[in-house]
Amino acid sequence: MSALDVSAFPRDFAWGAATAAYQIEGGWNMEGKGPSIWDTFCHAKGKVFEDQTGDVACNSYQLWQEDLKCVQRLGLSHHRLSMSWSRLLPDGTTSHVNLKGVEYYNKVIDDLIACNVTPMVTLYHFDLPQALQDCGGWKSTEIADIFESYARFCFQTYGDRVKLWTTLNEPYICAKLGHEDGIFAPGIKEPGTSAYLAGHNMLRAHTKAWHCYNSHFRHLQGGKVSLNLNTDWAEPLDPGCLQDVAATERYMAFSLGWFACPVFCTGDYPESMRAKIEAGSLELGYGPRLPRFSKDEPSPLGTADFFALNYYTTRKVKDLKGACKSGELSFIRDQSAEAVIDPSWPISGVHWLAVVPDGLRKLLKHINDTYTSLPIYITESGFSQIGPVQIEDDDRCHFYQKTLQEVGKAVSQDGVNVKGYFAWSLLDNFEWADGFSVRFGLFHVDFSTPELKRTIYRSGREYAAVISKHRTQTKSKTV
Ligand code: PNW
Repeated sequence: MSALDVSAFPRDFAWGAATAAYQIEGGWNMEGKGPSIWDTFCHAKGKVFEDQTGDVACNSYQLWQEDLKCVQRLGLSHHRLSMSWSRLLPDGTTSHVNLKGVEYYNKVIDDLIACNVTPMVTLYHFDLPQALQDCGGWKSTEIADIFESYARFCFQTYGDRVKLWTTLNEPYICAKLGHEDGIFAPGIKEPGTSAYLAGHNMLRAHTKAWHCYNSHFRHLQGGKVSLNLNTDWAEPLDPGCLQDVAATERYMAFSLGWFACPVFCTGDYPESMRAKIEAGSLELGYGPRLPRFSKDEPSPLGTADFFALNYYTTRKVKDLKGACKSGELSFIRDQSAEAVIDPSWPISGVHWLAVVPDGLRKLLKHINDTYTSLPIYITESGFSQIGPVQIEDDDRCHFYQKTLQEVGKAVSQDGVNVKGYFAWSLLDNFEWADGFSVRFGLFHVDFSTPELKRTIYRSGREYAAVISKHRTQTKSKTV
């Protein structure tokens, strides 16, 4: 990464790394924490690679000081973490607060600030309290108010120090992998219906939490609130084929548009998405499946103070034509687009992650042109290693070098207001259904011994060097 031109990045650019509670904390039932849907999902057999669980993970609940050393070693200006809802509120409601949990995040936040690191806190990163799942989870209407109470509790408790909040991480993944495909917790496989309902309640929950902050905390605390949206960048497989071009637009509408359109554009789902779903319902004799936003509730439109983007990869898209016309309801039938990986793209250590750094530049421009001129934080971007662990992870170094170069171009050549970049992830961790078989860290974690020793990868050293070079350059400019 040493060749990277850091002069493209603005002076106050946020250099960060990201983690998520369930993926690192462990202590799944320690000191009053209630179970989450990921505890349940992993404890049921046959869901996760080799039946691994996040029971211990990186044990960051007890080893936070080790993580803090990693943050300091990188010289980060920002650090993104998520709070475990059921560690704070064991049954998901404010009727019972777990003070040990409150203390844990107080320490994490205070330590970061003492080290001059700005925390960005995500309220929800896939780990719904099991007690709420038992009442219907994201499919229930009531969840939005319950989430608002949880958000209010966090703003009240931590908002004097936390100024950057995101409500929900990747509602798309949560809805689609958790409620359509059933490969993420809560493991619901109800194609073509539940993902839309869950996604809708997530948007309602986010909207209420943002309004809560806006009305009751913003004037006192002066922070900002958004939600983390993920999408692939997509291009038509055959740019000369009108059907492929339309399918690509649909692919983007059903991923980014699903959540970005209500919040940043119209207050409703993309028209092409609604039309396709309604047509599918008609063909197969179903009632309405994509809910409508009620006039009696605040609109999601305008409920974000910045754009938080998680980007990993790019796809070529072709029209599904008649291929999917018969058969049953499903998200993919509604979307009627097939996403493929260009064989010329290198693949990382996970099958879905083709390395396409310039896809990020194009996506940033697309967001800027289509959705918002608000500042954009890239809140996740990363690379998992191929094959056995190598501390000298040249492939990951190459990935970050190329990716940051593209971010630099988006800023300096395309005029996109990118405010920060958070590498996924600070350290190797529990990679959901892939367990510990997939490593995304800038620090290696030795999961084979109870010490869970953290060792910096070459990519970590090089990321630290980039941050330090940028800091030196901007300092010398101001004197
Ligand atoms: C994100 N997929 O999730 C999450 O925010 C992180 O918690 C996760 O560790 C990271 O990406 C790397 O996977 C995703 O299957 C999970 O396409 C799955 C997919 C994409 C993103």
